[in-house]
Amino acid sequence: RRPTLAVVGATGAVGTVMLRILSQRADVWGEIRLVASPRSAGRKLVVRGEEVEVLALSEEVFDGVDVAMFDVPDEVAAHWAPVAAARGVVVVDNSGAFRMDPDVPLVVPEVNGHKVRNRPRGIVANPNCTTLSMIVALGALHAEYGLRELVVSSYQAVSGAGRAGVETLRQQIALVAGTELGTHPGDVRRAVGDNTGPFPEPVALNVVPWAGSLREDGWSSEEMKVRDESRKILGLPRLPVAVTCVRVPVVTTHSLTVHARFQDEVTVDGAREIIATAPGVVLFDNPAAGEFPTPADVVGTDPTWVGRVRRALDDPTALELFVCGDNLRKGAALNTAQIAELLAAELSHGEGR
Ligand code: 11C
Repeated sequence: RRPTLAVVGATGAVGTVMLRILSQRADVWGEIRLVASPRSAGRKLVVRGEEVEVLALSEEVFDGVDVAMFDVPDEVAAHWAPVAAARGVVVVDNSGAFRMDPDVPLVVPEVNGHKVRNRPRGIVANPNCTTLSMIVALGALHAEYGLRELVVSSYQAVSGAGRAGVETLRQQIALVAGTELGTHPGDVRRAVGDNTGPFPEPVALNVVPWAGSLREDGWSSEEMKVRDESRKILGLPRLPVAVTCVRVPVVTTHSLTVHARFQDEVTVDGAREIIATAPGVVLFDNPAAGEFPTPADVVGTDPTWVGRVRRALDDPTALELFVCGDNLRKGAALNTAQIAELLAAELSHGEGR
């Protein structure tokens, strides 16, 4: 019997991409059940070329389900993932609710896929999209060179903040398009007015050094996630990690500059070879020809794209990289789907839950 899958949060920004991914990848699923808030129940969505009616989230909706993917806000996941797990469902959760729980593995199949089997709570967590946008490439470099420190800046797309983020950028662009705005202090802010959506400042014609909510000592929740999650995924609990998260006027695809210091000396040729041969990673690095990854080209693709590979000028053990990854695909839905496929293979081989 092929396992039954539930997609919880099927109508959201990540859920929508998930349905596309489920229609594109090798089909390992029997029934696929689509679940959302009661507000969206009754809508019909297409998955695997068939219309499927959206069901309202309830305890009973999990009856007969083997694996459930959750793409819902933290508080919804915190309540409902344990409800599903208590009914024997293995949950793959894409919220921040369980990622740092020591009894919940935080899995990136290319880096630590074996961890999926050790899930005492019946929950497997999917990392934050910013962490995911760099970690496959870093995992490959760590395996060869031994990572010792990370210094990272992000350039995050507005779809990281869901549909509301995308709508906000589109509305703001309409307000500033064809104007002379962006030439005087505050002119963009006045044009945009209160229409800043989930962002603290206008994001059109702007760059906003903030993502998530305020944590201790001025750090943002997003910056803490990148640090904590990278440490957990790589199995380096004391790795020094410095992060600054920045929102940019890009619809989809997060980018990062990465300064990575390793135990051993590195060479650019060696690093390029590792990046070029790592599964799930593409080396796109020929500045002489104007070739480096940008969100405009990377959006809609699966791999992590790496360019601008350089050895640090003042440290032969460190590399400088520019990395791009589609935050809704590998950054969210694709990684969740890959985890769920590992579970499907395990369940199909009758190895229990
Ligand atoms: C953003 N990375 O770009 C965030 C959104 O913990 O999964 C995802 C938050 C999370 O705003």
